[in-house]
Amino acid sequence: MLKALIFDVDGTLAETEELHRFAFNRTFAEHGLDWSWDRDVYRALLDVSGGKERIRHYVETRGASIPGEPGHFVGGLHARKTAIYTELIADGGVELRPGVRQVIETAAANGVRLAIATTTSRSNVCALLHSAFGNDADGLFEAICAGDCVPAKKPAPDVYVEALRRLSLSAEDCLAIEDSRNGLLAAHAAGIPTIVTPGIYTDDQDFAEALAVLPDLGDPRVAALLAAGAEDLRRPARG
Ligand code: XBP
Ligand code: MG
Repeated sequence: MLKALIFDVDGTLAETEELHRFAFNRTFAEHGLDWSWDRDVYRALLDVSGGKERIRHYVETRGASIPGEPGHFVGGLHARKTAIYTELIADGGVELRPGVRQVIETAAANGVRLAIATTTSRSNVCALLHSAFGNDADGLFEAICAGDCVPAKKPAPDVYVEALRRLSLSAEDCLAIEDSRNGLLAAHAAGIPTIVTPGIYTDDQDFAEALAVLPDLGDPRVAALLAAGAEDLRRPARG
């Protein structure tokens, strides 16, 4: 019997990566850096989980010179980027993807518990949940496991293992909802059956390990299956 849904955030709850990309570029411009990530560059950089790690990877591969101690400089850039991003989200910068609100509300109404397992920073998650759910956000997700709270980011399983620990549930009693291969690998490594709803930056990725790959959570099968306890979702995807 399905006991909990564990949601990824970026690309799954909402198409947030364009806002992340805007916040990165605004930060670089504010610091007088001639770095500008277009969509093609950003698609490739998204293979690197974590905003700080992504900036560091870009610097290393580009051989860019940065002032001062690299860790401190990158940390400062990322803090500013996060401030810009959370402001954009608070200003209503993004909508939930199709079906997300209904699936969350159906799950909650049917006693299916809810958690978050994400690479992004905790402050970004809270900004998005408050923008989407208002004051109801606080009680909705029992556990919010963010990238800045675990040793290793996706595709490592850490955030999903932490979510299972916080829920005191075993992997087979849960379902993960993801948008990317990094996220699928993380959930799969934690033993959690995973539904993938590919997003604008991940629609060309390999999801062989997924239980099901759906265009989005607005697919009529999902809401009906969750209400009936989602047992059918465990059966291997047909066709
Ligand atoms: C996607 C990520 C994050 C975001 C940027 O996270 O890899 O790094 O791109 O957020 P998710 P930060 O697991 O929710 O798909 O700059 O806070 O890392
Ligand atoms: Mg994601």
